[in-house]
Amino acid sequence: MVNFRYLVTSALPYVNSRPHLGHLIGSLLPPDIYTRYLSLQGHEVIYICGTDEHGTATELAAEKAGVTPEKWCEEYHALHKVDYEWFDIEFTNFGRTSSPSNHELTQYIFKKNYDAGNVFEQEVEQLYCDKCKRFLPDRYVKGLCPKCGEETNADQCDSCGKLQEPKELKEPKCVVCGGGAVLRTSKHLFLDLPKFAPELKEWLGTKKFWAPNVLNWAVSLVGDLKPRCITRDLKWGVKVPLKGYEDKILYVWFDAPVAYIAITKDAPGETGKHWHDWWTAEDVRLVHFLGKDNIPFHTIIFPAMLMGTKEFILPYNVVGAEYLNYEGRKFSKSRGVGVTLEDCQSLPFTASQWRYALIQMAPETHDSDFTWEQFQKSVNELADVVGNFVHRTLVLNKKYFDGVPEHGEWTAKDKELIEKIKAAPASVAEELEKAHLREALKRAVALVRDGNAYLNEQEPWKNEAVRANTLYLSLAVCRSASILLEPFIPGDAKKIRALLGEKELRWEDAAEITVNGPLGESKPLFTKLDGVKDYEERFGGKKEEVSYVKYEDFKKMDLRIAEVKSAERVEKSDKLYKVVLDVGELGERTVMAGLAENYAPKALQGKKVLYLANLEPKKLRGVESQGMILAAGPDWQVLVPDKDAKPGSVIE
Ligand code: B3M
Ligand code: ZN
Repeated sequence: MVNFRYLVTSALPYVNSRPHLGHLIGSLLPPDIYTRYLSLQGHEVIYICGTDEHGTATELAAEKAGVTPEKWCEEYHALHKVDYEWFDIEFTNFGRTSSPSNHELTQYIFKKNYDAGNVFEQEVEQLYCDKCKRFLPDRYVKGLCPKCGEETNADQCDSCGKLQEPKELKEPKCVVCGGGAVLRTSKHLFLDLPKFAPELKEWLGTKKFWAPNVLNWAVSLVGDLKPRCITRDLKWGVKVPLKGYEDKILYVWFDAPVAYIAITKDAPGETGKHWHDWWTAEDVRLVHFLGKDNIPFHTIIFPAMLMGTKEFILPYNVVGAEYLNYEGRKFSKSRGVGVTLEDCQSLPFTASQWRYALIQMAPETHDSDFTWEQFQKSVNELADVVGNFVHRTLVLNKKYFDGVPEHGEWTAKDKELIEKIKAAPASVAEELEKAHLREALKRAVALVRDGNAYLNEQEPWKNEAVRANTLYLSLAVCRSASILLEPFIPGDAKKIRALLGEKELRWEDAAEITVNGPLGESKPLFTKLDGVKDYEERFGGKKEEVSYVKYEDFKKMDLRIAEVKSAERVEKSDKLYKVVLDVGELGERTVMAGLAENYAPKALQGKKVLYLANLEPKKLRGVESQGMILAAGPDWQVLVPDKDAKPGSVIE
């Protein structure tokens, strides 16, 4: 059997803000747990991550802060590093997409694909802002998604995940100036994804063991591949190594995944030295962890880029997390909703407590919620179940024995527990292999619960006859648990092990019924949490205030259907029309309406519109405006009745 080596990656977090709990549980904590487990199993493992620094979002953020992108990235890269270290996330290397080695490797992989005929040039119609005089890269555009109708940027829809083609966007606008964007032509390079379809299909056919959320999406994409534009009109990024492309850079999603390779190359010591072997050898399993919106890039685009080189290995597995919400809402920095990793560092909880609680709330198969209530439950469970059992066992043992007791013949009860200890490592491993961390943690803790139940039942404090066996086996459970829990709460698992006089242990040792000692002096490991109200308030964001309208007040409005008789420009105003309305039984009314930017006078004529008749009259530009025509923003289109309605009809 091959003892596979594992090359594990976390999606590279964007550098433009500090990460929050959603990022941690989405793409950082699971691979950390997974790699720790694999190491315990005796695999050679490397774990790669870094900051994703190129692209518009960074350019925009740096510009806003009044610093260069380089400076911005340097600062945030350092902050991210501190955040992850605090949570005991242990990378082999935490690098940067802006590193020289990534520029070099990205150009190399581009060239290989270009030379192999996998990249072609095409004139494209591109969104252009006349006011800003520039082509608009993805994030400089907002529009409506052609698939789901929600607002999206030109890259990928946040709501339905569709990869966008800028020209398909509905009502595109420039995010800088808010003006409407128009299509213009410019030369770009495309990765010929359809060319890879047969190879991708065949490869995905070997991935039946992938989680359905990942596999199904990938398979549905491969059935309908379009060439993907891989150049952008930006400055901050990897230069396109081709004549005629001096003003463009490679798309961020082209250089970001390549950085997995570059960061391996930049890793200290043996890893860096042997980076090429890691990325080409057949005994290496490449496993990507990421949030679900990154699935298309890791199952289609990056694999295609790699296939195109005929040099590098393809992902063995791709693990896509769903989203973590915060108390039923989206995390939002601007609205102060949620907890950032920076916040965590000033709260009175340890990395183990956060890790334990987050795994129990992990969005593995569907979106989940971080709640302080669940956090409290988790923290208390860790103290009551794990912490308490270890402490109690050691304290009791000390009371009756000097060091590790000598056990006698195992009784039937003892044997029951022994079977459970022996079975636990395989049972926890079964779930960890599949990156089902919630269930794996549950199984590991179940062993401690079993130990606890056994200890309670045996009552070694009363019954001297069972004392030595009971305490010996309880200590053995602690030892096993210190191994099975290590991936989840590494710091405290090691403390438990130290109390048992053990150092390095392997996964398989968890099945042994052994206690070596010498035993240490036990202190309670975990604190408990009484209430969470303060935290709920502090991190709940500003509650949106709703102000209700009384029905009597609503009834005061005289809303009517009105027909536009005429609309004429008002002098010195780009916005206003003087509109004459026919309001049936109410007669003719004149209204000053801000519709001139969106309608020609003729276009309004004859339209039946919604009209508020009893709005207090007001003089505008010398004309008394009688009431108001209702319109929907942001571009102020008038509202019209679904079927024909007579002027003067009452609206309720
Ligand atoms: N920077 C993270 C995200 O979409 C993105 C991942 C890149 S992985 C190569 O949240
Ligand atoms: Zn603009």
